[in-house]
Amino acid sequence: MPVKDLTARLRYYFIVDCDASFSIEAQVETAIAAGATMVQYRNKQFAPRDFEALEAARSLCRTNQVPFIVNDDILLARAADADGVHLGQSDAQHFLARKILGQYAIIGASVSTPVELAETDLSHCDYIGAGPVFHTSTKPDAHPVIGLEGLATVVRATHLPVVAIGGIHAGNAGACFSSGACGVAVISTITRAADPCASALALGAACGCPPKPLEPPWRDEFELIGRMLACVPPAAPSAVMKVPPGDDAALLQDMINPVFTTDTQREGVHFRRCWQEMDEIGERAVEITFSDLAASYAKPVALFINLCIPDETAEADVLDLYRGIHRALSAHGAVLAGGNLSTGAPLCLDLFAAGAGSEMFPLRSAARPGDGLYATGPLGLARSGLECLAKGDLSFPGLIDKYKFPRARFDAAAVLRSFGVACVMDISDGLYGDASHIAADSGVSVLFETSTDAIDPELAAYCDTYGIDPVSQVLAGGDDYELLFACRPEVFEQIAAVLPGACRVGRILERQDRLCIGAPEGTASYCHGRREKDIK
Ligand code: 3NM
Repeated sequence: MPVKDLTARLRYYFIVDCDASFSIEAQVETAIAAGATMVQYRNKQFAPRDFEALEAARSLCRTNQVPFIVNDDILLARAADADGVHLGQSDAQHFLARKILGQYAIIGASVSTPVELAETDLSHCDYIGAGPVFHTSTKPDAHPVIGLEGLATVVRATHLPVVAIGGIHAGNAGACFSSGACGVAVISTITRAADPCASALALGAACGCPPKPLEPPWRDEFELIGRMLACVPPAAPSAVMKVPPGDDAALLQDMINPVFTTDTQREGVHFRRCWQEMDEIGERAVEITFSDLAASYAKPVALFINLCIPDETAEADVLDLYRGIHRALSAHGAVLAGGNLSTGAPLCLDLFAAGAGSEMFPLRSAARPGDGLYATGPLGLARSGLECLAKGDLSFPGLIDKYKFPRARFDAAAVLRSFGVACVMDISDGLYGDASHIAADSGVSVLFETSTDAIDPELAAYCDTYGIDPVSQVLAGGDDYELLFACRPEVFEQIAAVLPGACRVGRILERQDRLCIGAPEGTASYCHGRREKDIK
């Protein structure tokens, strides 16, 4: 499933008309401003000179966060960096489309009758276009009209969302929804109307999609920086900053035991915009970066961000990103101390954080045989939440929230520090991989002992639904940002009394043949460079 709310995105589906009297760009502007939730580029006589207009339409869609679909041509969809492709019966190579466009592409299929539906392999499709529901003169080779009854028959025969198409306008769209369609796809009611804006708005009202002002893309670097900084109120010269941001470099106050860390958050690798709001992406990026400071017993002081923004990003979205960044900074009492901005794709944040270290700096190399291995909270949740988003299954909100809203565990770090725990790291890639770092650096082996009663109930329900082994999810799943630590079992007993979420995940042995023992065969945490997944 490509976007978390595909059914809602299909509600008002506009298809461009290359024979209309006004430009494709103007058509797309009209439709989006009137509330269109998806746009399809359809050009039966596509020639290379049309590519510019196609790209302009795609840019408009991207700036306004409206999925952009190309009709018929998988390679054109790929070349245009479209969000998906719509394939008719004659070009029904959905498998190939999935292979070429990737697991998150939106793939649609045209179907007219239940017989066609039964004969079409829909295993790679995300939605169906069913029609013509009413008479249309826009597609001369369309099937005979299937009517509302035919539409309802197709809806009943498939579990996929169905978009009604053919002869639809504001007056009959409601009947399509009553027949079970989740959306309506239109061409001429906008492109051939005497007043396209009025007609597009009327259809938006019939679909329950309110008009929305078009977002401009960001333009001027320095103006944008000024507005970004207004979203992150500057720290007054303070205990942290001698000189607030604005000069070439930041002048920080003296720090005892300064601790530095860096992290990258890249669209398509670490997050997807269709799954999260921009402010949530910003907040998450800061929490993840600060998680390294928590694992180092350091207090966050200052953050620097190098931001790479695609041309098509709306300025409003960049400002939202910074509102989220500010939220996380305020929560931890840290300041934005500087940054840089460049144009490029995909959206990427490189973050650098400075923290004030404590008298103790925990190490991965400090685990000793006889120690237990523990986590400060339940594991495997965030990875499962990410899988839910990828599947479009929103029925496990606790798991999804764990992925979307990680929290750097400074609270838990303070407890561990008060007990003198010397071996700590944060779990970002997954327990299995992160524990193997502790084993390697400490010259020991880790025996995993993940008890099934330590498994979060929502994770257990998710694994039950999808036939997944919860233990392997706990071992392999990353992104939880809990702290992993080793200490004597009697110390853990006292820690557990103050940190009720903390749980045992294994124990430390003298070095054996293997670094990690007791994990199901094939367990592997996330590893950049390995190609089987394209998102962390
Ligand atoms: N496909 P209008 S009907 C592109 O039945 C298309 O598969 C159809 O245009 C199908 O909104 C159609 O102007 C034309 O009727 C839709």
